Amino acid sequence: MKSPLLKENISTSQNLSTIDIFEKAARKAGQTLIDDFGEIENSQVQSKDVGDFVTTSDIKTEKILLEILQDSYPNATYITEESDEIKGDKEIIVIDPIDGTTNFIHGIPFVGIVIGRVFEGEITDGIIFNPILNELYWATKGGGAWCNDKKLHVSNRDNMSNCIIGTSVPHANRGYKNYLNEIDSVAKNCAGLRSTGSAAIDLSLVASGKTDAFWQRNLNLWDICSGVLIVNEAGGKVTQPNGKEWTVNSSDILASNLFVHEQIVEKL
Ligand code: 2AM
Ligand code: CA
Repeated sequence: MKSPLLKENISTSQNLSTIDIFEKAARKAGQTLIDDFGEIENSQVQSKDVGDFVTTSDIKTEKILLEILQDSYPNATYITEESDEIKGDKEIIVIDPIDGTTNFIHGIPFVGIVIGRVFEGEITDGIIFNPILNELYWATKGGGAWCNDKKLHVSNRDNMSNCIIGTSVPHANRGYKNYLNEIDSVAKNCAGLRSTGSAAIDLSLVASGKTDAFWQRNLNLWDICSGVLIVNEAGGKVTQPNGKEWTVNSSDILASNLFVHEQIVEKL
């Protein structure tokens, strides 16, 4: 089970750690996603608009998360994908009810409920919970990164040419100047590109040492806040793609195993 270390991070009178509370909320909301995912897999919604069905799923999930989290953090500020900001105190809870929405619509199980805590610009706690695969990625600042009860470490590959690198090919109106050049430049110098369709899951793969790096532009804080902490706590490095410091206001990201970071910055 989870590290007993976490029990030192007491945040409520019920002696639950922040991660315990995030996990409780994500598991409850995750049940709704499991049910809805099953329905999509069984094609029972194919005759309706699946997009609308999933939007309802997103909103339902966020409502459950907010109910549980606001019970423990009634005064916090909430930044979420589906609602307007709920203004509160300096403690910020960031929520993405389904990262990988398009995967969800297509019955691809690469999805994550993302919940992070930010205090004075620093991400202190974060989880990415994939209810379909029952994988809970989590980290607390200074406490390491974990998947369920397994400690995570980034890979130790130090030559970009041996690396598998995650990214997302921008679609529809998400393209930006130079994106094809970027992809070309990295692809020519690595062992392969991968794209899961969820920035949160892409970051969990870097933290697990399965891929060696990930970059993407034009993301929101709720897509990546937990993943940034989890990669850092697994021994990795996170900056903007140009190598400059990543802050909670950055929408572009490069996360890596540390060893190949500069090699990739040179190609972006
Ligand atoms: P989402 O699934 O919550 O929409 C896919 O490339 C990644 O980019 C996902 O993490 C996706 O989050 C995120 N993303 C952020 N903004 C997006 C947008 N406008 N369109 C598609 N994906 C977006
Ligand atoms: Ca998202």
